[in-house]
Formats: sequence, C-alpha cells, structure tokens
Amino acid sequence: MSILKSLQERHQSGKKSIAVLVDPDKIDEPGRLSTLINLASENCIDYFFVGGSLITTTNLAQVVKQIKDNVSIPVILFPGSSLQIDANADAILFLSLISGRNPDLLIGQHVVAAPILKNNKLEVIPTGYVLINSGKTTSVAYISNTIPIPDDKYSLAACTAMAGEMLGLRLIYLDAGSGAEREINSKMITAVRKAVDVPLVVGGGINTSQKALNALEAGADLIVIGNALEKDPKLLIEISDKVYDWNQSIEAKK
Ligand code: 1GP
Repeated sequence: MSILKSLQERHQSGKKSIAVLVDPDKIDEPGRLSTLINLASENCIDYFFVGGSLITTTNLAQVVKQIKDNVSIPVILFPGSSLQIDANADAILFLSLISGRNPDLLIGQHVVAAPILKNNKLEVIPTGYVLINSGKTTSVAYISNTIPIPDDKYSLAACTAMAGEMLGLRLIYLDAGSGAEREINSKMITAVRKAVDVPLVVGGGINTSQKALNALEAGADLIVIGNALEKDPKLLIEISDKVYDWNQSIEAKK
C-alpha cells in the first residue's frame, strides 16, 4: 500500500501516527543515528522524515542508507530544496510552501525536481506546507524568505489549507519550524482540521508527551518529532505510548 493511502486510511479510522525527523546536519556523532533507529524500531514509530532547511553536510544519502539497512520503517524525504533527493528513500513530501508568497517554493524548485522524480521510484506526496509563527524566527522561515502565518490567525491558516486541498494537495503539514519556541496551538490545529479532509501533519516544538497528546486531540493525524530527541531520545518512548494508547482506544471502540 502507498504511504499516502495508509495515511488516508488511518485518518478515516481516527488512528494516529508518529514520524521521527532526522536532520542530517545534526547527526554529528556516529552513534546518534543508531540510537534513534533502535528507539524508533522498539517503539513502533511509523515513519522517518529525513531533511532540513539547510543541509551543509553531504550525509543525506548515508542517513537514508543507514535507516534502510537497519529497519523496515518507511523513510520519507522532507526536503529543504530540490537538491535533497535520494532515490533510496521510500517517498518524498513534494512541498508547496502555501503559507508564503515565494514563487520558487510554490513551483520553482518543483520544476527542477520533477524530471528527477519522474525517473526514480520514490512515491511523490503533494503536500501543502503551512508555516505558523512560533516566536523567534526559525531557520525555515529565514531560509524560505517567507512570513509564517500569525498563530492567532486561525481562519487565514484554515483558508490556506482549504485552497491547498482544492489545488489537489494530498496532505497538509502545519509546521512551527524545528526547535520552535512555541508548538502549534490546539485552536489552530482544530481550525485547520475542520477546514480540510486530507490527513494533517503537525510538527515543530513538540518536546513533551503532553504537547504531543494536545496535537493529537486537536486533530493532528501524524505528529513529527525532531529537535527534542536530540536532547532526550527517551522522550520518544513516552510519546509513542500516547499514540499507542490512542490507537488502542480506537480499536476497542470497533
Ligand atoms: C520541523 O516539524 C518538524 O520541521 C519537527 O520540529 O524539530 O521542533 O520537533 P522539531
């Protein structure tokens, strides 16, 4: 089954998923990725996202390979640019930065990436990428040269997601940016959730299991955890327990 199809089915049934984000730039010690891979596998993590706003190292391919060689968890590229494509991953979020007005990130990079993607077997997942303000300027806001949507402009975010869905995008990714000071608030997640039928990915600044649970309750289908695991990889155990309990309760209601 395709990754998108499985996310759609999980969305329909109310089940939740977790992705661990690996930024190749932050894999500075050889053992760090192995620790994450082992933890992800022991805790039944659904996906690895691999990417970053600015990859200054050349180890994207190495990171993808190390994950693929060790576990069967699907690897989804979360690219900061059209340079971040690796055919050994399973899928790529084909991101259109719809909260911004930077044409290069709405269609430009896509034109460059399209012929490369056409010639490999990566599953291409058209994704409406929506940045929400989270306090301090994040790398993604700076690099993308766009202004994130203010975190109290719920209808602006909802209409942005709605337009993305009408344009044919198959996922909406609400992101506060990696290491965000403030995670995306529940009211914002719920407003966007109500506006669209496609699966909703939420990430940025989720650094406690309570924040993860809040995002799930507000309507996130897939939560993405990156930065917080750099400081405390074991947080993944707590967060995956929350997702597991949630999914068990859905099963029990059947
Ligand atoms: C960033 O949504 C991801 O694009 C994850 O954010 O690194 O803050 O968990 P964190």
